[in-house]
Amino acid sequence: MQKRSLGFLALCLGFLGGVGCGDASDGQQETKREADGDSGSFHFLLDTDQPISQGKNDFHLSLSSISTKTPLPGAMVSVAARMPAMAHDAASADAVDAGGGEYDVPSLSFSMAGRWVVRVEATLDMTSDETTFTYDIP
Ligand SMILES: [Cu+2]
Repeated sequence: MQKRSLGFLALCLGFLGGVGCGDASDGQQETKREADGDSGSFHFLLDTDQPISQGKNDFHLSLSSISTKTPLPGAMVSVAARMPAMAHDAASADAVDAGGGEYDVPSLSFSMAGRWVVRVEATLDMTSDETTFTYDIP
């Protein structure tokens, strides 16, 4: 967390009063999202290495079982971004199984600023679950 804060500070300094960094204090730049799936089977934790910005972002998903609390490798995972206000989708990104219940989601593209809803779906054996996370892209 400390590393991310420093990274964001560096990004802010780069703007030098241009766009401004007013969103830092209200948590809008927090990239970590965590939720139990709608079906109550899987726990989803979605995060990024860098502040989320317009354009392509690399996400990482940690998938685990709600009942056993153990990581879930080997699932089929799909991630899709949608902008509800304008009813358009972004290209969905294919998740790559990185082992140990971790999945890389490279280059999920937010094509414009505004509110985006990211839907994460996972299927393992006969079980499917999904959740959505909301991001406000500056
Ligand atoms: Cu739009």
